[in-house]
Amino acid sequence: MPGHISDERIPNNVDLGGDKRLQRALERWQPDFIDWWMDMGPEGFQVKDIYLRTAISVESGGWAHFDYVRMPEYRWGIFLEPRKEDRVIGFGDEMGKPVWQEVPGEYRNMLRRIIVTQADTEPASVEQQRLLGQTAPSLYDLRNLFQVNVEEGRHLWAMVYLLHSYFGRDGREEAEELLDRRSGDEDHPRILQAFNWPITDWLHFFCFTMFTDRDGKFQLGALAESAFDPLARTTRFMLTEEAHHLFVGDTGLNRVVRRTAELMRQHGDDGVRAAGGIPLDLIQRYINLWYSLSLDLFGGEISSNAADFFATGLKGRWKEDRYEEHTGLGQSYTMNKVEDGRLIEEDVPMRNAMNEVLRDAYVADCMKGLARWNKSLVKAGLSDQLTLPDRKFHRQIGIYADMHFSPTGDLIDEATFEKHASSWLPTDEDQAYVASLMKPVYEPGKMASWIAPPLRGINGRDIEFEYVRL
Ligand code: BYC
Ligand code: FE
Ligand code: FE
Repeated sequence: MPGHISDERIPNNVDLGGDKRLQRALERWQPDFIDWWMDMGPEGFQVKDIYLRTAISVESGGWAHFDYVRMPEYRWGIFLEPRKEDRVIGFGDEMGKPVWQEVPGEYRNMLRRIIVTQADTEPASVEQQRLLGQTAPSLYDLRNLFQVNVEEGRHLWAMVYLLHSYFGRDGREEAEELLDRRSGDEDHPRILQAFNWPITDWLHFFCFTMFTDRDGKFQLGALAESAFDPLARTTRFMLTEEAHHLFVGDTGLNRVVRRTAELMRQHGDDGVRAAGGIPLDLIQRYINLWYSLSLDLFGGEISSNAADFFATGLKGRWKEDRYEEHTGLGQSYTMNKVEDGRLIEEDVPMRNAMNEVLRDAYVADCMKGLARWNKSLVKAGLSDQLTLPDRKFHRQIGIYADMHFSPTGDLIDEATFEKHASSWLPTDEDQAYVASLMKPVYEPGKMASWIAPPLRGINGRDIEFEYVRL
């Protein structure tokens, strides 16, 4: 039955039992994963029953089963979308040829690097979020946090399967190292910068799942186009899980905004803090931070790596089918660059601009979230609006790093940036204030003072449902 997931020690739909060597290698990695999960996974809730969804099939609709599970007993497994027999490469120099079921020798290093980079973010995010359970604003949110965490763990499994099956000994070594690096560790950090920031409060968490998980959506979407078919098939299924992570961030922020708007109406702008809410300007600074950190995850604006990934068929664009032309040759992308202290426009060969093309799709998607939150403000009768900063603001990677821009995209000097930094990015005082609000609310159906209840519960359950049995 296509899509059926076997009930072995490692649940899978890739006939793992038919490849004993691979199965044994993964079964050796499994206890190391569990050790890592016990050390670095959610602190304090490992023996609690959590109302979680578990993948039981990869068919669209009906793939998820909901029940109480203890996290260390979650059925982490390997689930790929079923293979399409006649799938061909959809872009780049080898367009139209059959997709690869094995890794071509000449692309092995590039592909391994992409997979390792993707893989590294998954456990990193679990490490970043490990203390949040202690301050959840409701049982509903606590459950959502753990759902995200176990699924990021599964995403690690998805990538480790590829490393073990297609990259031999190097792949097995990389899989070990994925459990050795630690988010924020000075000597042994995670690969990408945004994954080394601790997520110390729930406003950071909602911004992270809104903006940083959304990088995941677009990177996975680009890999879902890959000529390496097992990578395309595994990322396609990961995307179905990713939707919930984005939902948590988007609706989480919307609920914070709705609560703030309610308090602004009742107590005026200056009364929000006294009423235990989060002022809108503070929310804006958190948005500015996580949006800019997440923009960096797309890599440099002008990138020969990106050009190679596209030319070779390793990594496509978001929904490559949307484009009429799939080689990216003979086209250019107009980029804003800085020359002699001025912003100028310059045409860049399209293939070298592929990181920016993917970033464009991401920016448009983020704007939809902003529009939803702003609608909540309008509905509350307020004229205030949240915005996304310009993409040049506060960048550490790419052509705008080492320069300073205002949130509206003006090129400014360092002194001007420093003068305004405390109104543009979260200050220590902001974070201390948010931290002071982080008191756990564990009574079913109750919400912390700074967040509105969700519109509905999970899987048709009430908001009052006991999502976590404490
Ligand atoms: N931090 O040509 P460039 C997710 C390095 S999130 C540090 O500009 P390229 C998730 C780069 O390695 C999705 N270093 O970049 C979310 C290169 O180094 P070398 C994760 C960076 O290679 C939430 C140099 O700078 N998936 O799933 O085109 C929760 C110049 O490189 C950064 C992926 O990222 C950075 N931000 O693009 C859980 C997909 N950016 O060669 C999960 C796989 C660049 O000079 N990764 N560098 O030593 C890729 O496709 C690419 O590696 C990147 C970078 C798009 C990240
Ligand atoms: Fe993930
Ligand atoms: Fe995610």
